[in-house]
This record gives sequence, structure tokens and C-alpha cells, in this order.
Amino acid sequence: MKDFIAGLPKCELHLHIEGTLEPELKFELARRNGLRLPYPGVEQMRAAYTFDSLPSFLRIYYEGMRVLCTEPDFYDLAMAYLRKAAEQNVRYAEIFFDPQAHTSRGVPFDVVIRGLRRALMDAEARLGVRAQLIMCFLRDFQAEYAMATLLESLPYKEWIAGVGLDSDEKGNPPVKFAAVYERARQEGYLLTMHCDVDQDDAVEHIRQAVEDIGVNRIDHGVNILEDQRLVEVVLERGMGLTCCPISNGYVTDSMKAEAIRKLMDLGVRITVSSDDPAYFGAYVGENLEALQSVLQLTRDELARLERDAFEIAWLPRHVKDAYL
Ligand code: ES4
Ligand code: ZN
Repeated sequence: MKDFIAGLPKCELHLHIEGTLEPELKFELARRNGLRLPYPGVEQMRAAYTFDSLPSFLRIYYEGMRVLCTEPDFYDLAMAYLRKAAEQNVRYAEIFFDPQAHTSRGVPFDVVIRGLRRALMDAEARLGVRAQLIMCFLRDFQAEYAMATLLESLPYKEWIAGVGLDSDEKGNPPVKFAAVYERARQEGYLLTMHCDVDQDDAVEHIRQAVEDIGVNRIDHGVNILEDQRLVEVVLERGMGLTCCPISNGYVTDSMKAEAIRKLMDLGVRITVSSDDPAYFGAYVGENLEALQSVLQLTRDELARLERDAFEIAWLPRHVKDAYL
């Protein structure tokens, strides 16, 4: 089964590029930029990755990205992920980036996106991995800052497939960003957002995302099982959920494998991704292995997860068909 999973052509749709920053590269970038890290070495840094909730993870995640300063830093970050993706037979990836996590530290939007974009172009040419960018707004910042970021992105629209929403969900419901999402839609962006697992008001957040905002996809969203009507809406629209089992195990009490199984059985398009692999110690292959071993997924079911992923990918029909 391990070999089957390794050989499966994969599509990763839920991956934060800042969450791929491995300790080794963090130290290298810190050295390059003359910054000191609060750990003597890679081992001690990894040992400090002891989160058990979304806020406890986010603290370490944002602290870690302070070493990302220049265009080559963002290039190296994305290139390292894309090399790893190619090794795991990821053929196509949609990659989240958090511009406000950088502009709020004084790193220009232009520096961030140029570095990432250059890596995507090189990876396609050299590694045969195709990828697109999804710009995420930080939901624990004001909606006005998200709107300003949206406007700042417009000159780079051709480089961005769509928008997402991430960071701390508590007290930051989807409708806080209704105007931002409306404008993003008018600008031609596709829409997704995080509805993280077991958050306060999880079902109401999913309802707002689906009905008030009209997203094309949901990131996580497994609490939708608590509302049969919403499951039916998602089925009717052919919407997909991007699930991240090992991430779930860090920010809640479990991988939520049974919920994922149930959603698959109901016919919802479910995909498996890695979320923040450098922090959760698992890339997409390890996530598929973990889910397979708990649910005893068959080869056909594993193949279906990847087919569903390509099916809900933000690619033109003829490009998807070439992968399917
Ligand atoms: C995230 Cl697991 C998770 N949830 C919300 N926002 C995020 N950003 C990076 N990882
Ligand atoms: Zn995520």
C-alpha cells in the first residue's frame, strides 16, 4: 500500500507555503538575514513544536516566518516545497500564501509574490510540477486590511487563482469578509476559505461560507456533517472539502478519519492535503498513509481522493482531463 500511495499521481489543494518552512531552511534564512532564532539548533526547534490547538500552532507559525525577508527567501521556500512535492509525485498544487503575515512586518507584497511566482515557473519547467497561488487573508486582522490587500493584489491578478481566508477563526466569522469576497468575485478570483475543525460556531461558519459568501470550496469543513441540509447543498453544487488529517490531529483531539469516511460515503468530494507539513511532520503522502491505515481505504478509494482533487482543482476542464 505504501508503494501504491507513493506512485499515485497527486493533487494538493490545501498547503500553506509558510507552513512548509523546515527548521533547516529557517536557520539558513536567519543566517542570511542576520537574525537570531530562540533555539540553539534544529532539534530544539522541532522539540518546541508542541501545539494542541489552533492558536498554539499559529503562534509558532507566525514567529517562524520572521526569517522570510527577501525575494530569494520566498523563492527558496517555494522551491524547497515543490522539490518535495515532485518527490511525492504531486503533479499539481494550489498553494496558499499569507501576504499580510509579511506586509505587516514591512516586507512588500511585490517581494513575496515575485519570489513565489519565480519558483512556480522554475518548478514547472524543471520538475514538471504545475502549481498556482491562492492569496489568503488573515481573518484575525480587520476586514479593511484584507480589502487593501485585495486591491494591492490586482496588478498581479494573472498570477493568483483565487482567494482564501485563514488564521484564528475564533470570533472571526466568514461574513466579516463579505464585502472583500464580493469584490474578489467581481475581480474574477475563485473563492475558498477555512472552516477549521471543531471551532466555535463551526456549522454556522460553514453555512455562511456556503450560503452568504458562496465559496467554490471549503478548506477543512468536516463539521458540515452536523447539518444534513448543508451537506445536500454541497452535494448539489459538487463542491469539495480539502481535508488535512494529520493537521486535524494537532489542532483537535483526532484526525477526524471517521468524519472523512462518512463524507466520502455520502458522495462529497473530499481531498487529502498536508496543510503545514513542516510543522505537522507530514507531507501529502504521509497524510494519505495515515488516513489509509485508520480507514483501511482501498486502492480505488485512494485513487478517488486524487480524482476528486483534480475535479475540484481550479484548472480549465481540458487541463484537468489531461490529469484524469
Ligand atoms: C492554518 Cl491549520 C490552520 N488553520 C488556520 N489558518 C492556518 N494558517 C496556516 N495553517
Ligand atoms: Zn490550512
